[in-house]
Amino acid sequence: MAKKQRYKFCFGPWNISEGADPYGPPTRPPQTFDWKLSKLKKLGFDAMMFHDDDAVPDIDGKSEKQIRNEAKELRRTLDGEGVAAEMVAPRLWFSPMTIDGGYTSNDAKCRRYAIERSLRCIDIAKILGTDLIVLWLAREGTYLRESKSGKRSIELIVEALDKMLAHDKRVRIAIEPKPNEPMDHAYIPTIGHALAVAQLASDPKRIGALIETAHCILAGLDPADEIEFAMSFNKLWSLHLNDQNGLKFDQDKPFGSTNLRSAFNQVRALERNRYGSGGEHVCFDVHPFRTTKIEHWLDHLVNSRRTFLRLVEKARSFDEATARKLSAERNYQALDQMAIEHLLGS
Ligand code: XUL
Ligand code: MN
Repeated sequence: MAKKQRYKFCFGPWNISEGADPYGPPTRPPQTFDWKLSKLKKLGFDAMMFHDDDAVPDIDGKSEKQIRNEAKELRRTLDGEGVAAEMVAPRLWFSPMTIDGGYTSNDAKCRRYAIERSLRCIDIAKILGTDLIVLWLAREGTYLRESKSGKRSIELIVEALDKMLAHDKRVRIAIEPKPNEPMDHAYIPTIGHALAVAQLASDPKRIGALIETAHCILAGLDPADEIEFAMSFNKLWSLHLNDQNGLKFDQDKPFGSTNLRSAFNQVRALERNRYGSGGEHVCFDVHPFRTTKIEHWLDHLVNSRRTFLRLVEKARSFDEATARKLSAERNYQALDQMAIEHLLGS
């Protein structure tokens, strides 16, 4: 029998969030980074994911040397806790320089800023001991169709990717597609777009993808199919599991919270394609509900991990032989009920 995968788990400091939304202030006081880090292992997690300014706060006001020194200090802290850095992502959506986008801004000065910041992000990742950069291209898109050229924007994204690939010969870039929010329409809305853009870059082998459940649902797609699509190309280098109730704002609910059967199918897709066998992590990009009290602040992470592991058991005990037989007989009614009964348990 094939060796069973032992999954490695991960979250980011932003996943222990304070509850602010566009309509109201935080509902919990901020916690320190050290507190978040100290909880990670105890909760059964192995690694932390970072935005560049999670790793080096106020990065824009710091010199390259300062950035490197602070990254080295963080590396010592992480080593001390036995926690790995899974990835680093440039936050290209917060600064006044990224109001109109990062790489696709209509202002050349702003585009240069976005690229420079991405290169610093690569430097940080190297110091933290990871070769993985995640690009959520938050503002690379349009609010109105007339403001940018789609073709030019793709050229600009490819130029930026090439500069990043040239900056460090070992770096790998995982594009995290999302179809909308904050933009009306994003230029890289799906995994298919991400992998197509990779083909235009100077070294397509070093560009892959990160799939987030909620982002697939927002694109009207099935997350399990997106997972299998990326894995068909060996391009699923990271994963943000969470949940999403329909076409609304990005909800980042606990994994399995809305659609347990879809969560099961995502886990089954990961299991049968041996996700993690190349060292990839299962990350939960989940947020506490705004109503969450301080004493329950970490439960969304604990629960997402627990649900994932319980669904791994469900995937491993699913009667695949009968499923194949029912499929061959085209008895999908029975297959449907079999999946439901399996999830309901005895
Ligand atoms: C945004 C999102 C980000 C990325 C990291 O929707 O998912 O948190 O995962 O930049
Ligand atoms: Mn995400």
